[in-house]
Amino acid sequence: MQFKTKIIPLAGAIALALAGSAFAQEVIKIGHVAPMSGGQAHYGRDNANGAILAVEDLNAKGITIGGKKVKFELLAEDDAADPKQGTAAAQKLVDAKVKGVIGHLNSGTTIPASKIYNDAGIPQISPSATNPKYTQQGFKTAFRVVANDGQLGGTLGKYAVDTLKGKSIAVIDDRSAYGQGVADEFIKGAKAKSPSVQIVQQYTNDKATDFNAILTSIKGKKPDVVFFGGMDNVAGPMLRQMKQLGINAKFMGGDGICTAELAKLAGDGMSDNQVICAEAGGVTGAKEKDMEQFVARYKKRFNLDVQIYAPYVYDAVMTMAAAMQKANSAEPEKYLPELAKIKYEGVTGTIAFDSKGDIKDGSLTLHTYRGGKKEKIAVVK
Ligand code: ABU
Repeated sequence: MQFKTKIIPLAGAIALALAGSAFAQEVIKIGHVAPMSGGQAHYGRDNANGAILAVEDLNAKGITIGGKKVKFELLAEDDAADPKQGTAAAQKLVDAKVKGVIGHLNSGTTIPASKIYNDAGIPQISPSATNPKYTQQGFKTAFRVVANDGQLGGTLGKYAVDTLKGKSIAVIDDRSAYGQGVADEFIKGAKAKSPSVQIVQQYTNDKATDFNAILTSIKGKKPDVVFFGGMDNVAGPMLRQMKQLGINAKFMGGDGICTAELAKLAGDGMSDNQVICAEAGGVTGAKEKDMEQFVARYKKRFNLDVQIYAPYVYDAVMTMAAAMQKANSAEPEKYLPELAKIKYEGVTGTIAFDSKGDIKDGSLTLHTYRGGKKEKIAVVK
């Protein structure tokens, strides 16, 4: 028997769960949280679609746990990338008795929400939050399937001085937990490789659209590289305004800017090979085919291109379900030990966690953009 996945409001989900019991089938509710509104809604849609695809696949397989056929159901919440809305969404999911949570998307929402899930004993896998603090709090319930800002920022910092030969670098961040963290790590990486590198810093916010003042100040320093710690909805207009001001520097950023959407948001403000960004994961060899198949299947199902995190969300749901199957239980206290020691072969690579909940052997993929399309440069460890 096949079941269609739908994103449904909590009250509806509870009603449906009760209806499900009439068919002697256990409903396993999985929470998903991401910004579904505001300037980062396209990331949220991408993440939610990854979760929908995973739940559809699980339900199509017809999984049995604890001797009962189960149906996975997704409870999707919108946190608008806002820390307060993030904790409210987390409490709502705990009250709805979800068995696990995939999310949140942003570090700034994932970190405060993680305390709520930990207090409730509910496993949480973030598919995209990269600030190291998330897994440094000692919470046994916190996991992530991507590399962290230490790896991202450090690698990009070295790349800026080693490969791009940057000598004068401007660093802008949006003051979010992610933007600030990845920018700090970038500076550390660049200075470790070249202590004489000149760095100037400027700040913005995650909703800003006018960068005239900070870019004019930066222009006076004649930077050869501009690094931005933040997301594509800010990076796109920033690139346009850099072009208007005649700043011909390379533009770098972490996974937050490394989306398909960035090319559209930047328009002709982005030239070929100008942008270098790093995705917080990556596959090589035979695994590349699995990823290509996932991207094609996603396109067919949603008529959209993968932005960035959808495959990681897909794997996060599958990893959680695999731990439940190993434990033969969807009860958090029973499957959590299995999740902590899992080894799951996903489309994004092998998923296994270290003692803090970070992915083991995480890789990065450096990308650039040519002809308005994101292109892979290299996968690095
Ligand atoms: N990792 C980039 C975007 C999500 C975040 O960490 O805030």
